Amino acid sequence: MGILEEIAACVLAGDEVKTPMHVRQALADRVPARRVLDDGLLAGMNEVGRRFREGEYFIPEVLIAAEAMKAAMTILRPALTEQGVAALATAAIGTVRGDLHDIGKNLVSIMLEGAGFDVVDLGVDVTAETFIDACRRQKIDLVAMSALLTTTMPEMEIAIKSLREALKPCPPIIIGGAPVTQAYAERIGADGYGRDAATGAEVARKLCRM
Ligand code: B1M
Repeated sequence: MGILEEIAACVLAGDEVKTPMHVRQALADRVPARRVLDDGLLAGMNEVGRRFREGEYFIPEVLIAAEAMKAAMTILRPALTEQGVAALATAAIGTVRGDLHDIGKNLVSIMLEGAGFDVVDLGVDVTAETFIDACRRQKIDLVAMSALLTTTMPEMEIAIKSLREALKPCPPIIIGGAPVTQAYAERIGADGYGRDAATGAEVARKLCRM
């Protein structure tokens, strides 16, 4: 197995020790940082996403894989910066106003990072103004909203409307959460919908043409 396949396999196994170790080795062997990211870490995370979507992996496996990825990123990030590779895109994510559920939102956040996004996590109970402020403070390429309550779903519509009014151009907006459907996303004018975290990250990549 080559070093990049080894890295992908270590992410898949959630190995927090060996993943950064192999990344260090790959960099010492002069493998370009971008290839270590794309063909090693992201390849592993993509497979984690596929297994999660197909019910082969559950939340704990995803969280463990994310820890391995994070540990490796501390080694890889300086090399990426040095070699002029910026994050592919930046996403701002939050659970909408009135809603305190964050487990699904955190999983989406992990999958977005795994898909090459820098993630600005705005937390829970996020107002339309907070989403707008985040987009004004820095370059945000994608806004991601989560809602778990039928009573907070309308907050997504409010936030989308406000974002579109305040920001021209407005970054693409993706929504998700247990009560949310594709039809609802279309009805309230979202650009994308993710039925689960892995699909959400895939849709996000498409929206950002990554
Ligand atoms: Co709450 N809760 N809860 N709760 N809670 C639900 C959602 C509920 C369905 C339970 C029930 O009654 N059967 C119900 C909602 C009913 C409804 O609206 N129709 C409910 C209720 C009523 C409430 C309270 C109102 C209860 C009360 O106080 N009377 C209250 C509300 C508080 C508030 O938010 N203001 C409340 C509170 C809580 C806790 C704080 C106790 C806790 C949250 C802890 C936390 O998040 N830190 C909690 C929990 C844990 C749940 C359940 C049991 C589990 C939710 C969860 O984390 N699932 C839930 C019942 C259930 O779902 N079985 C329930 C796991 C998570 C991985 O899934 O978040 O769906 P999920 O995310 C998925 C996808 O939806 C998708 O990807 C994720 C991974 O695949 N996804 C996205 C999510 N966001 C996405 C965004 C995307 C794309 C995909 O793009 C941006």
